[in-house]
Amino acid sequence: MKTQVGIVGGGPSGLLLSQLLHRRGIDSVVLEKHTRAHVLARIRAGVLEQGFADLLRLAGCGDRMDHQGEVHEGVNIAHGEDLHRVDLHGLTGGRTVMVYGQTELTRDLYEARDAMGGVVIHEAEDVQPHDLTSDTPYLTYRQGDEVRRVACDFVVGADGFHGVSRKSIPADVLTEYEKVYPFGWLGVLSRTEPVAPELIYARHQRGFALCSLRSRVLSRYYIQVPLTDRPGDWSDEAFWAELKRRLPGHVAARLQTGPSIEKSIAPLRSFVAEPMRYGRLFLAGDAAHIVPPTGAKGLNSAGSDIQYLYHALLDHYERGDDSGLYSYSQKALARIWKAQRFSWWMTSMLHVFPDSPAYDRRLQETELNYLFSSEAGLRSLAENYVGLPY
Ligand code: RFL
Ligand code: PHB
Repeated sequence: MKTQVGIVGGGPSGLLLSQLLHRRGIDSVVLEKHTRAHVLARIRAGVLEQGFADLLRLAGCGDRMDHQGEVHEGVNIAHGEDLHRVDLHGLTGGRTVMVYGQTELTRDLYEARDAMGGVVIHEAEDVQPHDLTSDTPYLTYRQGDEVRRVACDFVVGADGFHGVSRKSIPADVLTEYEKVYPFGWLGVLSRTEPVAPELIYARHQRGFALCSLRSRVLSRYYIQVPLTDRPGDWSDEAFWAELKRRLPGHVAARLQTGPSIEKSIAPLRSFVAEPMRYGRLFLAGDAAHIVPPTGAKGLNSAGSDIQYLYHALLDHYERGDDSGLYSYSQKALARIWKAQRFSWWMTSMLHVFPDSPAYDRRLQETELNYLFSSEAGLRSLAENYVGLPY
């Protein structure tokens, strides 16, 4: 098989890039390790920056999001019994976020790929990039007993944190920066009315909690748990009881509970790999960087990579201009590190760190007290939460 752009990974990053390129007449093949059903069963992000939403519209995939997604003008931060609203709209000159699930937008991207006859090969095993520093790179993969080959001009590694693309960059070229947090998030999806119309991030001495949502009838809640916990350790009753304890009383009193539809634990990690380009391989999204979910920046950071890469590839194919390809890594990383900083800051401010000295806990409280006494502090949070410019 021959194509222009060989994309490893059929998650949101890979699908979005392939869809954007196709609309400009640039051909790609997406190789995805899992089945479509498996990819769509993952419950992940829920909050999209305006820039990401615009990119979906540009890809011709914004209709369902614009009908069913919710535009949020604010988020709340709870601290003990206090609840503070951050007026995102007012503090950022009218910017907002879109609440629309990653599962939904991935489905929209798959449907758009189908409608255009895009090639997405599922259950592609043992995907391997080759000859990345030559002008003729290629990918191989296995389906059943057959090994197939995809020749391409460029390889895009959009295969997530555990993918093969990053691993195919020699160790002496790649620098990895990592920070692992000593806790995870236990997430529950339930067919219940959300406790509040806007998200609530809660700091509590028992641990962090987050009230999020997917629609008026579908709620998504998270609580901070030790890394040693397993989802099976938490009955629905135990989860609801613990969530209630971590919310201000007047919020907890309104909480509607019900059976969980999904329950999973995600460890929290910060990670960046530099550079994001090696020869004709370009990394994008979780393949190159991970943030703890506290700032809602993971998928949105993948979106900024795709935006830069899309324009760089357009310039190459339409104008013979390779400057965007050369500057991709540097440009993408500049924005990535700012999302890393914000996610680390939100995580540090809102979680309980086991064994942290009393001094650090007092500083954490002071961080929140300062935030809610300073318009400059709140504006900084709001500007980052809605998304820094591309
Ligand atoms: P993905 O989604 O991991 O997709 C990569 C795809 O590559 C496939 N793959 C391979 N294919 C071929 N060969 C191989 N060897 C392969 N290895 C892997 C995988 O099967 C998969 O289909 O990466 P992508 O596309 O870069 O997208 C990134 C986002 O998924 C991620 O950043 C977000 O989900 C993070 N995230 C959030 N981001 C936000 O912007 N806002 C949020 O509100 C938000 N909430 C979250 C989150 C992530 C969470 N978890 C579970 C990690 C909440 C949670 C709980
Ligand atoms: C979610 O709805 O899953 C969600 C929302 C905001 C976050 C993280 C996750 O910061």
